[in-house]
Amino acid sequence: SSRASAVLSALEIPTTPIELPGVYDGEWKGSGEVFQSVCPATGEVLANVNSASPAELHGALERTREAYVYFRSIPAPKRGEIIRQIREALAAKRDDLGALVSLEMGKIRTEGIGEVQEFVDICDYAVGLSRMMNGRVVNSERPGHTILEGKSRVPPTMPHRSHQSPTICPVPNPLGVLGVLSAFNFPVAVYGWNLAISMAAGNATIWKPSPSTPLCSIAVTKIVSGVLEKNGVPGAVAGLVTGGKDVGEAVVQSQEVDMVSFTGSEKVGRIVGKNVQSRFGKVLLELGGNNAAIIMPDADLSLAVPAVFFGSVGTAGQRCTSTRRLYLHRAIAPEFLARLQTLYTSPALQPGDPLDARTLLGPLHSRAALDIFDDAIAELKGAGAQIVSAGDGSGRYEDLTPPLDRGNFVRPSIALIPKQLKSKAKFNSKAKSESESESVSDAGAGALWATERFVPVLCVAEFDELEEAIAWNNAVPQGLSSSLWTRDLRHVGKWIGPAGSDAGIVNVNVGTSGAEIGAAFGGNKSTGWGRESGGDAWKQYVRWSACTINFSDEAPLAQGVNFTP
Ligand code: UN1
Repeated sequence: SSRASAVLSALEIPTTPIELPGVYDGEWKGSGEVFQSVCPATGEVLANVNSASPAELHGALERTREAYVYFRSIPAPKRGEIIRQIREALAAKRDDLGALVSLEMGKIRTEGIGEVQEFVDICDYAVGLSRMMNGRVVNSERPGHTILEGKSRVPPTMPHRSHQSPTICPVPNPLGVLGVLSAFNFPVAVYGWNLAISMAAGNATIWKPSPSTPLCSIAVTKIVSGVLEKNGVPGAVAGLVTGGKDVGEAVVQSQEVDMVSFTGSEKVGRIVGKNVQSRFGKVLLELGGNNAAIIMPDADLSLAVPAVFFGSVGTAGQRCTSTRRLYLHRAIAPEFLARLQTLYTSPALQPGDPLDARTLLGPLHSRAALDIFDDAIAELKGAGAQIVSAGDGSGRYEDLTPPLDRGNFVRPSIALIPKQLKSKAKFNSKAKSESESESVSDAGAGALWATERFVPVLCVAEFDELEEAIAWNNAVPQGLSSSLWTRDLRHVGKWIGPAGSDAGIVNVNVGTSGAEIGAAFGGNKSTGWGRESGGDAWKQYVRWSACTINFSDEAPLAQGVNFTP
């Protein structure tokens, strides 16, 4: 359609022929299985992408290793300068690339652009980092000795890792090759977090994107590789291998890949984690989120209601950080719900073309997600929950005008779960043993609450005491994001303290989703404990060593050990 070709041609992606190479390792290629890119709002086929054949994947992994050997000896601030140029190239295409995210993933215009902005922001961060990834000098207990933490010795048994640094450098060294396996819901930003930090660290990165968002990965790789080539850097510093499960598994199992950064389901993450660990590789997992917002009676509802609305309906509920559980204090529950329902039923929430700047509600990304949505509603109703959003409760829209009638639209839904609903789940949370409250197992840890469903369904329950709500917050397997709304400092203290939220993101008067890049992003428990983006996340992308140097003419043993015959 002209709608699609306008978006694609702005990014110099040819629309005829509709078949595109989906592998880049310095050159574009692709002769493996063909993957279709489908617009989730209209059902239109946007392109067929030729993924990596096993031989192409093998070659790409080799090129990536070679690119690493080249790139690791470029001084970090010089690498930072290349990241700065990538930042500029992305910023120049921000709106065009954002439009492609909307077209292919289905998120609305402002969120598509915001996602590219997130890549731009992390580049800024990584440019700074390229001058700040310092090691430490540690005091030795032995005279004439000093300990440099960061300096790494290279195992001589690995030929491709045999390059020795000529000088003592008390800084962390590059790690090697990073494999990034990203998800459909953030087809640009999550790769950006990994690539920018990985490049600053001196690694080469190979990207296996979601099979259903190949165009986003091709467009990003074109922009990045253009900058690399201009700087005479091997393109495989930022390689791309599109494909399905086979390609992902091969990246996970390859000894050439020193670290795997995986974003996706807990189910697949469990397999990825085990496989990478079994070959002693490093792994960074960003798995399920099942994020709760807790509203205290003293909360400013004029801020809390829109934040919960954005958290639960934004991106049609398809962020890892989407608000999936809402715990309302009994005193404000009726008013809060009434105000939230008003937003859910607002005419502005009509399904629309994500490319249209007025649209607030885009489609689900895949046809399969429609079944997940239907099953979720059926399961909740079956368990006695009351669906209080608009419509007949079926969650589907009738009478959408073509071509949107072929889109994967569902009605964002609120499910009220009675507190007395007995749980059928056997889930045993740590919080439970600590908790004074019997009801944790009812409203907190039931099967209804314990699963991440990647659709816009918000489960709601009422509570009486903050402790009870915190126990519910913690009583699910996942631990990504959480949000407390209050003006009372004492509540804040509890929430962020040792008996507070056990999630990786613990917000106060800020919703569960939409984190900035400055803080480390990631979650605890079954979310996988990984941290990406800001904070100390970079420390995972380098090779740490402690290096004790003896500057003296004696060679004393530590701990005063005497081994003189
Ligand atoms: C994701 O959903 O995988 O905090 C990432 C947020 C975004 C990133 C979400 N900055 O919602």
